[in-house]
Formats: sequence, C-alpha cells, structure tokens
Amino acid sequence: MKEISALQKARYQYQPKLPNEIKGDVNNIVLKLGNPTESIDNKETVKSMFSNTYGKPIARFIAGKNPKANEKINVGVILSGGQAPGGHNVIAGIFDGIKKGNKDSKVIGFLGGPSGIIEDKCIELTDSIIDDFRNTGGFDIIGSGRTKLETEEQFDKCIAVCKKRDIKAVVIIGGDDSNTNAALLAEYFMKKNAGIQVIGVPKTIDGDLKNEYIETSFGFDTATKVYSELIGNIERDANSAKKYWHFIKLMGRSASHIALECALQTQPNIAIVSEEVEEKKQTLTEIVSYIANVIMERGNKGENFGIILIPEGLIEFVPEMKKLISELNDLLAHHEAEFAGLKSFEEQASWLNSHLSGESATVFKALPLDIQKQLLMDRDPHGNVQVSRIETEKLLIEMVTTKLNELKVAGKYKGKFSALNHFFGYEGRCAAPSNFDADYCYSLGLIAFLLIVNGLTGYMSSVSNLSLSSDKWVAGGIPTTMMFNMEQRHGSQKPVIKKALVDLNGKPFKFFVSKRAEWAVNTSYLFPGAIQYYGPTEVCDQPTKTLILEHS
Ligand code: FBP
Repeated sequence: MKEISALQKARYQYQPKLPNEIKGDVNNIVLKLGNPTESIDNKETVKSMFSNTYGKPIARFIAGKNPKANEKINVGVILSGGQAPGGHNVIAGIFDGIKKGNKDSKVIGFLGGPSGIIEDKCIELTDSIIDDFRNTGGFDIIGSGRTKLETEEQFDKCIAVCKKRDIKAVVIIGGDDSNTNAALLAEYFMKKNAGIQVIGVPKTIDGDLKNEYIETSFGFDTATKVYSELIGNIERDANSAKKYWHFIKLMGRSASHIALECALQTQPNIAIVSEEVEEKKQTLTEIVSYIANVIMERGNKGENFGIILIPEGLIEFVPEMKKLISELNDLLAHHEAEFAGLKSFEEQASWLNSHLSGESATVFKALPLDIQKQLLMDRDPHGNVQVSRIETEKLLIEMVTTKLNELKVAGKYKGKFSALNHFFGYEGRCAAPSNFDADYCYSLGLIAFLLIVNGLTGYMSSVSNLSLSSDKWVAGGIPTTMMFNMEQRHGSQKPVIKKALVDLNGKPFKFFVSKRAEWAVNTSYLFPGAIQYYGPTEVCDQPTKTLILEHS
C-alpha cells in the first residue's frame, strides 16, 4: 500500500465549502442570465473578432429543475502553464459534478498540458484516481505544459480528438494567455458548428488574472502564505542573529502582486514593487541608492540586519533593462541560427556589442558576467526572457555592496553589511492548498460543470465575494470576451485578456505606502507561521490581505 502522511490522509477527507446556491442537487440548479455584456475596451474590434461569443450575459445560479444535468456527457480537462495549488480540486469539482449528474459521464484528462489534446494523449479520470488527489497540491494528476493552443490547425486537431472521444466540452485551467486562447477556441468551435463547448478556469500564483468579475486567480492564496511563512521565519532569524541582510526574490513573472501580498503579511524593511519602478522610471542606480540608504540608516543605529523583498519581474520594469531585454529578445528571435553558431560567450558578447544600440550595449557590459549570461538563456514559448532564472537578488547585493563601500569611504555609513540571497518560487507552487484555495478551486470546478450542462461556451468559472466567508460567496460564469482588449503582441494587434498589474491607486499598494517608511527603519516584522488547515476559522480560513483590502 502507498504510504501517505497523516496530514495528507486527513486532507483526503476534507469537504470543501461551497457557495450556497451550488450546494444542492445538481439537477435542481439552473441559470439566471443578466444583460448583454461588452469587452472592457476596443469593443467594436473585439466584437467583430468574436461574432459568435461576444456580448453574452453574466450567468448566476438559482434553484430550479434542470433536466439536462443528468445527460451522459464526456468532458475534457487541460492544466495549462505553471503549477498553482488547487488545480486538483478544480478537477475533483468537475468530476463530482459530472458523476452526480450521471454516473456514466466521463472526465477525460489530457496529459502534459495543451499538447495533450493536440496529440490525443489522455486518460479517463476514475474515482480512485480522483480520490488520490483531493485537496493536494501539484498538477501531477495529469501534468501541465506551456504549449500554446492558438493556430487554426491546432484548433482543427482539437475538434478531431474531441469528436473521436465524444467530448462535449473542454475545460482549460490556465492563466491569462491560456484563457485568451480558450476564448479563441470557443469562438472557433462555434464558427465551425463543432458542438463543443469551452470553459476557462482562472489559475496562476502570480495573481495577475483578475478584474471586476474574477476577484483572484487560484493558487495565489496558498503560494503567498507559503512564502510569507518562510519570510517570517527568516525575519525571526535575522532579528535573533542581527547580522545579515536577506535579499529575497519572489516569484511572479511580471506583476508584483506576490511581493506586495508577502510584504503586507510580513512587514519587511523593504519591498520593491515593479509597477512603481516603471511608473517613476526608476533606474537600477536609483533602486540601489534607496536600498543602500535604508541599510545605512539602520546600520548607523547598530541594526546591521534586515529583509528586502524583490519581485521576480523587477528587471523588466527598470527602464534601461527593459530596453536592453526587448532588444535582446528581438535579436535572439531574428538571428536565432546566427547566434546559435557563436561558440563561446566571448563571441556572443562581441556579436551583441555590434548589434545592440549604443545605450543597451553599455548597460549590458556594466552587468556582472553571470547576469549577462542569464540574460542570454533560452526564451520561454512567448519569446520572453525567463525572469525566474535571472538572479536579480544577487545583482542587487553586488551593486548595493559597491554603493555602501562608497558611503563608508565618504564617512556616512558606519555599519557592517553582510548579505544572503534567497529565491522563493517553486517552494510554493505545489503546496497543499489552503482551505481558501481548496474551497475556491472545488467551487470553480463544480461551476465549470454547471456552465457546461447549461449549454454555455466561452465563459470563465467565477466566484465572487471571496473576501467574505464562503456562505456569502456567489457562484457564476463570466463571458471571457468581457475581459478582452486589443494589445500589440509580436508585431501585431491581438485580442487578449488584460493582464492585471499592481494598481498603484489600489488600496493594497496605498496601505503599503502608508507603512513602508516606518517598516524600513524600525523592525516591525510579522510572523504569519505555517498554513493551518484545522483549527479556528480566523486562523484557517482567512483570504489574502490583498483581497481583504481590495474589498474593504
Ligand atoms: P503561470 O502564469 O503559467 O501560472 O506561471 C507562473 C510562474 O510560476 C511565474 O511566476 C514564473 O515566472 C514562471 O511560472 C516559471 O515558469 P516555469 O515553471 O516554466 O519555470
């Protein structure tokens, strides 16, 4: 028999909490549709590109007889992109809904992400498989991948595979890009009269798939709680030993939601928010000066320790680095073969020197060698630099050390500086989902099933009122085209779901700004501790501070 931990055994038994209107018998839940909707921007263009799925109403659920809920159906499921705690519960929610409707209905899991549907690699998910994954972290039930479903050729393959397997609907669990493509797929299926529905589920620890209707993506809650536990532990260590400055990089490809949430949970001395850096056009030198000044102020009163949070995507928001990275991305994309033919790093560096603009060549040359090499590593499937592999935390330590030495020579800095670096990302993406994520994800899965049996397509599962207790949560479906606008991508205008970066006028950031000067100089650490799964609700069921502040 497979060995499992006591906690995992207990989590298998955990019954996720659901919004009231979807708690009952699936045969007694029907849709209540609102008014026609519009996209957030570029309405006419988006409408013309989504002539079949545009303008659909927001869906809610009410009590009523639904004769379709017990029809026998097959539903395909795809996990797309980076892992996020709760993915297994989304699938469990779909599975339980479907089996309550008709025990002969099937959930087909496509293996290894979106490529699974194109290559027809799949398994039927059974009771025993699902029971092994309830309330667990990870995406290992069927695996995930970053293949993009975007071409008509791929869409036609999806139709062929769905027809072959008699699949009535596909649920795509992914971030903004995957849900953008899910909406394109839904539109294509309608255009081709394929009779296959597509429902999206908002996933990503980065927290950047959110808007008026999608309050948060799943996984953000658990991941930020895991990172905050670790940051709190390091704060305690720093406050005990009083000898290190800890530079902690936190995941989040582009947006700084994770760093901001962790700052709110742990009250570090410094947290950089990339969106503010971009808005104020802060250079790397200015960021380094800001950090060095805080270290100096604390050091001069004998406090030679502290905590600095750095968002993973920072490097791409610093104006001179942004320009350099964009030039590098273009050069590597357009001269792929030529660049691959350069044998040594020295050859690559000299080739770049003659191809980059003068300004970017200077910035590149001034960077430490390791960072130069990291900037040239393989691009992701979107042609972007993989920020999780760039050691910004080490770059900052090096530059801050130089700056502090200058301040010392000038007689301004009297402290001692010893720094350690950390990167928290992969540690949090597969953690056992918090009660919030376990409940939220299971609800999203059950909602996906209810949207399918009610015949909807091009919708995203949604739960609102998430900052309140789950008995006040409201289940629904949001037409994905509502979240669209037109953006320049790879040289042309494309309809995409608008990515939610940190709102500098939003309450979470403003709260942080009102506190950061005090946190910088006075040790004000908070120690959130580990995620608690059992115990008082104020300990176990709290949403993120971001959600609470946003809805306060
Ligand atoms: P998604 O947007 O697909 O959810 O992934 C987010 C993320 O965890 C980022 O925070 C990180 O930069 C990236 O994935 C890392 O990607 P990979 O897993 O391919 O190393």
